[in-house]
Amino acid sequence: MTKHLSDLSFLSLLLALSVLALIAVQMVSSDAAAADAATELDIATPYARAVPAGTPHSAAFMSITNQGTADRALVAATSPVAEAVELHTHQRDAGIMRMRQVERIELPAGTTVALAPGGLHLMLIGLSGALEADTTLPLTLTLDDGSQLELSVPVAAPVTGGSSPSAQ
Ligand SMILES: [Cu+2]
Repeated sequence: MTKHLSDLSFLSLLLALSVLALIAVQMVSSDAAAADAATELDIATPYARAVPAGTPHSAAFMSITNQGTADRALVAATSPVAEAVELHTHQRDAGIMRMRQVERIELPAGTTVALAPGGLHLMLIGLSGALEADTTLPLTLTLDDGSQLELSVPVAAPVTGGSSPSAQ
């Protein structure tokens, strides 16, 4: 009887261990897949527009090259200094360019997508304070496969083409 019981508990222990092992394998493989997708993206010239304290919004720009063989899409972004980060584009509406939120920014395999003023951008909404030039902004990008990319985005003063600080 004692032996029978201990056999049973040994069996349940084995069972529990194999379940744990399965879970561990799944966690490792999803981590590996996530790392692959994120490292296929090359981010060039990222910057966020500097704004003084009290300005609720700003925007971040960059060029994203998908060096992989699978089409990807940017589906979300977050930053600890903004209440929300929305994916935006500009659209002509009755002759006026207006910003419009989009669900995703497509990143086809082998192409470079430019997020630039007047076009696609990441809208930083509800800033907790000023974005000072020559600092960096933590930004996390989420791809359609669930993988994430952590960026440190330089904050830069807007290029105005003139020397007047009011010409923004
Ligand atoms: Cu916008």
